[in-house]
Amino acid sequence: MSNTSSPNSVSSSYSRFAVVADLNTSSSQNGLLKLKKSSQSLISYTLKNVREYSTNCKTFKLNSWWITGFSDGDSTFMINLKKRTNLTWQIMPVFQIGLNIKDEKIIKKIKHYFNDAGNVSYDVKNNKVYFRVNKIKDLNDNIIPRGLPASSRFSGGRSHFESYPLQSDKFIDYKLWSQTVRSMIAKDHLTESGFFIIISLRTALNRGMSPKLKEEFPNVTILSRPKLNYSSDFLDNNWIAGFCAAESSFSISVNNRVDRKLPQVRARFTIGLNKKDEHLLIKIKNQLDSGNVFLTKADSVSNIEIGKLQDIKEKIIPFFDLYNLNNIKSYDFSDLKKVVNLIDNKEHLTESGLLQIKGIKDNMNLRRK
Ligand SMILES: [Ca+2]
Repeated sequence: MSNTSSPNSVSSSYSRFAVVADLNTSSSQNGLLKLKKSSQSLISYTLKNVREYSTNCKTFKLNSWWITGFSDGDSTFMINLKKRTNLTWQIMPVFQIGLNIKDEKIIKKIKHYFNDAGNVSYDVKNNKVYFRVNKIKDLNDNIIPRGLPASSRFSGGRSHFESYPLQSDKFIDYKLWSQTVRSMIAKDHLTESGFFIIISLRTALNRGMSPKLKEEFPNVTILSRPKLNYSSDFLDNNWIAGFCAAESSFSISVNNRVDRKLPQVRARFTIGLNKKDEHLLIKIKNQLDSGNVFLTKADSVSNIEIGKLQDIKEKIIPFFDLYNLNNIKSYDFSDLKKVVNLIDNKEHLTESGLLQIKGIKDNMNLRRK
């Protein structure tokens, strides 16, 4: 297969919400990808920020914004390329969430949310559990659309990730990826031009092409990764909970001090992200009304830290009491609450209290049994 008909024009920018890729067959036949403005306004998304209440307590479903927040942190939209024995290429889009095996329960709840599509698999050696959806029909029926009648599923229904859009730079991956899934549903990838449009989209996805893939497709048009034009909207509180379930850390430190007899006990809430997603930390800081945002690791990592006891007590604890983390991180949150409670009762100033705090601290996060 030669690759003479790669796309010759692709927009370099996806507007935060208001742009959809035009994927009709004619656009891929002439090798052009057009981006057209959708009339959807930001307001219609804000109206969707309504919390979902389960009408049936027996069938617990995760909140939709929580799902997106968690996905912003811990999911991956992949397009795997595999060379068949007859030297043609197989394109395999995958939606994946990989977690520590201790977080298995939430993986099953997420699978349930997506209409039980996909598979749960284990990598026991590396202590990982994966939720993976890789059948093209499952991706189109369950990851892309949700809550639509079956009859409308193949008629361009709105997707979960379009009704509840990703807020991080992963939004760009979703756009490139969903464009691939949709063109495969339309069977565009079976034409040479359609195939090379997908390869071109793949060049901008995640970390781009591996050196080996670059070698396989030397003439493909390299798409420069579109820029995310992020909105100034408020983050939904359930999004924050989902994102923090994936990305944040609740920790306790007990530090000896030279000038005092007793060590200092501190409770901390932190998130560290690639600098390109700093805007999310600034929003979180503003919405939680506490903390500082600062750069580390040669300015490549942006962090938020909330460590003032009063902020932890008055902002962090009430927030996560209301907006559930839902996963294993809720144990770390509950341990942090226990320690804050002990500090409140001045027990950190006693030896038995300190022992208790150290016991809690030593069983948190990665050390949890
Ligand atoms: Ca994570």
